[in-house]
Amino acid sequence: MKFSKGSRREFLKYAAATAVASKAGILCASDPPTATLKLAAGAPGPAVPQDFIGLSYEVMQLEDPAFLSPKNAGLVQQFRNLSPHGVLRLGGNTSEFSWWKATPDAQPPQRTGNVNDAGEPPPTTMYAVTPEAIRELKGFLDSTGWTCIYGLNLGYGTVDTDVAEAEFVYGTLGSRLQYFQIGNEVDMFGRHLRNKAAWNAGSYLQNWLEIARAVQKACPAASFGMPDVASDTTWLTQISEKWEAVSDKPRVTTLSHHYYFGGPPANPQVSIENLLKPSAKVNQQAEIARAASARTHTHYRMTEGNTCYQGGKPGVSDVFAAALWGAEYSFRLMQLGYSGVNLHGGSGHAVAVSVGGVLRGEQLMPDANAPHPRPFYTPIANEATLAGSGTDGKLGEKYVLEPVGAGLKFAGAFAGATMVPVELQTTLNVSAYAVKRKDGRTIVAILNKEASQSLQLTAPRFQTLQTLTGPSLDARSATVSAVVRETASRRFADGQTFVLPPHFATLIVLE
Ligand code: BDP
Repeated sequence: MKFSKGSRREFLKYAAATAVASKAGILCASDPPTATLKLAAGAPGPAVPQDFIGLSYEVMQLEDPAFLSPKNAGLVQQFRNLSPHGVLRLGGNTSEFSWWKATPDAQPPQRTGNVNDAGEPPPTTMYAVTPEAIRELKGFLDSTGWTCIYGLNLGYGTVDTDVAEAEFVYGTLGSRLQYFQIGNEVDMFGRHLRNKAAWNAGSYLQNWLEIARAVQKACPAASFGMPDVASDTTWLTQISEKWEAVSDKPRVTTLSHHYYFGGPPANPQVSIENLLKPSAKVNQQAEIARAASARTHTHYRMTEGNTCYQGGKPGVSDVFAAALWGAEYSFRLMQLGYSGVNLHGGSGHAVAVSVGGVLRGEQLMPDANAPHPRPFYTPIANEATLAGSGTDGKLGEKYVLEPVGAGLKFAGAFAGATMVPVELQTTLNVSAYAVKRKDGRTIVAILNKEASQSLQLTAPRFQTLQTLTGPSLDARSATVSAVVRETASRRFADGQTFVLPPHFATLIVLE
């Protein structure tokens, strides 16, 4: 086997490490397994939209108009760093508990209801969204170059309240508004917001249409996404089957659903090892969404998801494994034809309220005041919460890209290109995805999700563009290297065989 200079150094490092490991009885083979990476024959796959990458935040973030604001320079910077044209989806459980405060003297609505312990906000939760917050949001989107999916209230929303809010949002955000959604995780409404016996995909559709038609009338060029289910994707099928018979159809461009790998945080199945295994559920959801979208002539998007629901799990959601998961999951969705991905995050306060008031992952920490991101799964965290001040009532000015965000950023390199088939056969937990860019060049992402196993890979001649690295799967850090500029003078690696280190991802451009 031949190794290029850099990879030989890697290999020697590897050999030394395995020698130590074998003495300790961990490994018996001294050579890493081998595999070959090839571009495969076959038709190209889906085109990846330019704005594929996205984040999902609670609507409750609008409670503080200074948060999603151009003045919040640290957050603006991290959004831009994550993606030059991403999509911010505003939704989450808190979207059913907002009220539109059109004027400073408007009074909040009265609400009653039983407090439930199902992990949702109690009915007494209420917060105002004001015109000022929407104007700040517009400035934020302009400064970041992002667009927005705006979540209107279905839980307590009425035609009057939603139309009033939608008109202002539509008029203010202009082309920064990608579409409206009305209601978050409507397949769960039977547990807390609607009469369980009478709530199903059919009654939801009637409820939704009543509001959406009125919003469409008030905002003629607006688009919509729906049904934004938590997990029951058969709702997409049911709605798509009913869709043709619907009269006076609002302009629906996207069918959406959510995906959390697992939960709650105390569930022992939510582990690094399981997180990084290939997931059959991802394929099943895609199959259903694709068929429903074909029937309704819409796109399909994963509008809210992450590693572990109820705010994430320490040691799983906030470590380098989550970076590899975030990248892998995004590449998977690209390959499966999704129009985009929105990983959930934001401030600890809003996410805690969304799940009933506390981040349950904190109960798993020996010391809940020890530094940690709040919520654990957030792609972008605030410095004050990371410094261990416990609550984020007072946010700092600086924001940090967390591991799962680094994975998302890494996958963003595929935006605007077209998926092409690639082949890499190995028994190790290594995967590869490829795209053809508009300039004709092919880029391949290779992800080694093994904790300690390297792979000796033979590939067509390439240059390395970028890497995603972290000290170990359970380390609290991830680094996306700066993109290496391709130049004609830079030589393609002449050794075609190299060692792919463990827990490591790389992006290469083929000659
Ligand atoms: C989803 C909700 C969101 C929560 C998230 C979670 O839409 O508001 O923050 O779960 O449980 O179901 O972390």
